[in-house]
Amino acid sequence: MAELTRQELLKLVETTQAADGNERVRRIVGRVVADLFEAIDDLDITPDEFWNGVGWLTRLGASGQTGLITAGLGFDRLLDIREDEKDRRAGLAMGTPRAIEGPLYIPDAPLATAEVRLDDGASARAPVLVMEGRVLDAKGTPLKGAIVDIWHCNEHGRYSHFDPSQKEFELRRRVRVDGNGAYRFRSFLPPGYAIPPNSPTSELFAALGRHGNRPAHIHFLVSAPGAKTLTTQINIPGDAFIHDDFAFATRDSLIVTLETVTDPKGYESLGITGSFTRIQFDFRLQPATATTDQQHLAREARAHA
Ligand code: MBD
Ligand code: FE
Repeated sequence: MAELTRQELLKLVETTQAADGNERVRRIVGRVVADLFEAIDDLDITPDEFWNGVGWLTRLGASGQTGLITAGLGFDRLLDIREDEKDRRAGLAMGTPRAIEGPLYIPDAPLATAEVRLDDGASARAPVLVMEGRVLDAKGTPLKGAIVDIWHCNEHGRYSHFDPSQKEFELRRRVRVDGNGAYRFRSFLPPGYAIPPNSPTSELFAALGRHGNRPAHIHFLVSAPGAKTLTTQINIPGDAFIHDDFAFATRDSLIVTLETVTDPKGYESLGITGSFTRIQFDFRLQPATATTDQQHLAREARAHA
């Protein structure tokens, strides 16, 4: 029998089947394998290089960092660029821009109405921050029943659930807007984030000569009846990495303005007694058009820090 050529091998990989399988999965896997075969030839990847890569993938999966690597290699932002393009083509490019979810969201955080403290009322965490605004539709009308789901890191750049030193849902809350579509919350200005050292992700980034820092940011998942669910972030100005995010997620219109408020009047219910930093920010949501627009598919929770 003649020697198997790489083209014949690829054909076998793509076509060998005993059952129908899933047509879409077959198509995607066939294409990705073909592209990797080509990369191995073009770059003359050696067996040692190949098996080193496979070993790294094994450790990556075991570490729970797959969602960090996708962000750091630009895939998360690519998916947002593609959604933005779809919106523009559909004439729906309006409202607050989306920004990547990242791998650290946990659903079902405690829910309050009108206002909430993310810092649990625990010992003064500083700098004290109040963020407030409304959830609006594209015409600027308040969206009744909107829920703002908020999460950010602690003073060490770590997120609860993935960091065993923090309480369940620490720095994670949901707030339902009041009758005027308004929300507000108290927390503190978080620092940036850095990928865990001595991990598969940091190992690859060292080899690439890249850093693993994200500028200071706060995440939001905003939903309302009749509106398209929005996943976004705000960036806190003044961070050295603001235009050098390892996850490429910064968008200029999501860089907020910080105000210093010296009079706590009107903010007593949030436990504020002195001066604080305020961010005013309205979320503007697109109308829901597709049936999937109002759902949010929770990712598998992962175990990394
Ligand atoms: C984060 O905090 C984050 O937001 C992303 C996208 C990736 C890693 C850590
Ligand atoms: Fe984050």
